[in-house]
Amino acid sequence: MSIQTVPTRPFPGQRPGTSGLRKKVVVFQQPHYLENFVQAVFDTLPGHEGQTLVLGGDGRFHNRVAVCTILRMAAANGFARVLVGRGGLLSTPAVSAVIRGRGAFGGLILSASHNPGGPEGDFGIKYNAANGGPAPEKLTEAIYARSTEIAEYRIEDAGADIDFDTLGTRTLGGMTVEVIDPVADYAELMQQLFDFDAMRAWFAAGHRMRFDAMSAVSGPYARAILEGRLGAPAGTVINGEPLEDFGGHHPDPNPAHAAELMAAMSGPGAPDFGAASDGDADRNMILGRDFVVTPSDSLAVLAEHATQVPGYRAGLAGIARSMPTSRAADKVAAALGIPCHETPTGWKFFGNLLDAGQATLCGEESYGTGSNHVREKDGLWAVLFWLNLLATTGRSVEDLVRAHWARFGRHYYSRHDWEGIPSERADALMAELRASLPALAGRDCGDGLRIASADDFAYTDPVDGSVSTRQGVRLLFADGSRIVFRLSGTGTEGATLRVYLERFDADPARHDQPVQQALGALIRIADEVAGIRRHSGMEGPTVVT
Ligand code: VG1
Ligand code: CO
Repeated sequence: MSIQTVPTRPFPGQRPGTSGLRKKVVVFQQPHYLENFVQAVFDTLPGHEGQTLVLGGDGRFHNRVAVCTILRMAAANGFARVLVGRGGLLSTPAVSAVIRGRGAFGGLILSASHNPGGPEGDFGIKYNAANGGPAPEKLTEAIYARSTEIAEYRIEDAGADIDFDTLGTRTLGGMTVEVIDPVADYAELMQQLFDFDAMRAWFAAGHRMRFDAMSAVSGPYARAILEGRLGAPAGTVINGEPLEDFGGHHPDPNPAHAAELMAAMSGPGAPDFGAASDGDADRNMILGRDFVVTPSDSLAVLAEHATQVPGYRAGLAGIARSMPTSRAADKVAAALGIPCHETPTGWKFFGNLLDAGQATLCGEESYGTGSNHVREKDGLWAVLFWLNLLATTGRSVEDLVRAHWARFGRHYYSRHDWEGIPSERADALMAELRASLPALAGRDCGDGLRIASADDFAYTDPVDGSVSTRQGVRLLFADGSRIVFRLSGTGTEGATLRVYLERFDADPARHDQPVQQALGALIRIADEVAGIRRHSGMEGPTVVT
């Protein structure tokens, strides 16, 4: 075996978005495309020689090819050891847990998360640092800069027959490849955080749950923990086999894309608890019988009851939420006397707060919840947290949420996604909206809604002082309602406009309105102010969650 140095030329557009580099599979299949990006990552990481790298992905189409390539490149770039999940599989939170638990230098995660997979679908890659968390913006920008000037990459001339399907240790050039059980480290960590005895008793008492793994990577984790360690009946986990194309579905756990689970959770015979997670198992959706929990409410309820759970018995240092996430968690933080931080969208912004001990729980409206146990959002963790609460309080999902609303008020919340807008049109919409900001404050929009202030969200990281600008246009209304507009940074086709709508109602007598109705005036105002239909040429949003 020998190390080859391969000449190459830069590809345009290798700038990581909200969460890593995501492109169509056919883009990643171009010769040198993945290699260029991986070499740009390694070139940007001084001191990686002799260190340990963690590697795994969500099992989507192209995962195995990419694992082979990266193993050969890691060997040629001087890593001493790669820990790779068996079959090339590791969920995003599991990578984070393995990096932290085994003191690795960093990790590469192969996933386009909630984006569809298969030959026609998307692929993605992301670098996580030694704290287990996504590379901060400074690092992703450096990787991008390196990708624009790359002239060669190094790869071990090893052929494609590297065995990563059987546990154990082998060598590749001068490097050790250790194939690890993708579930073991993660399951141990969960057992340390949660009251497994109480959860076992909950199942033993006949309570029922359904977990939809959406044919993605959470299947093996959910089966091992729910059906294995917790004794839930076989069949509790559905779609538990990871498929390269996720069965042709969007592995995106929300009421629109998890239709099978939604149907199963409705009616008198439905299970007590329903949950789902996404492609790489870092998102979660929480359902009761005939009852949907919004992710923003979920974060708030977990925070409210955190001390019921062994891992959080000592209380929370703080909460952090992304800016578009509803302010339900802020109310809980205020009641607990702890800070609630507001960050830009994307988990990479929580890393510093978690490392500095300023936040214990974090959440995003996009079905992401997590804590300081890893540095990623964690789908199954959130599900186990809810299960722990159901088991120790003896209450139902709906009961916990309604009690929360009664105490803190209800934050009606919805996100409207306008997908597939031609990029120039979406850019024009945002430019016009930004230009109109100075004139918006004070505007009376009817229905009792007056814009108190309007701005483009900017964030100064309290730990390292780094500044991130243009993170979403906000309309803040005098009654506390909000509309937020931003363009997605994870899509691979055209642009997706996300419109986030929030309205607070303190009165329990009004906590039973249909959500879209409660937000009706805000939906009207969003279109009036931003000209969404005019710019997009579309009649309505493509996905409403
Ligand atoms: C979306 C979500 C964001 C999340 C990101 C990655 O980003 O809005 O909250 O952190 O996906 O999640 P965007 O830029 O498309 O709005 V995952 O589970 O796809 O890695
Ligand atoms: Co994900």
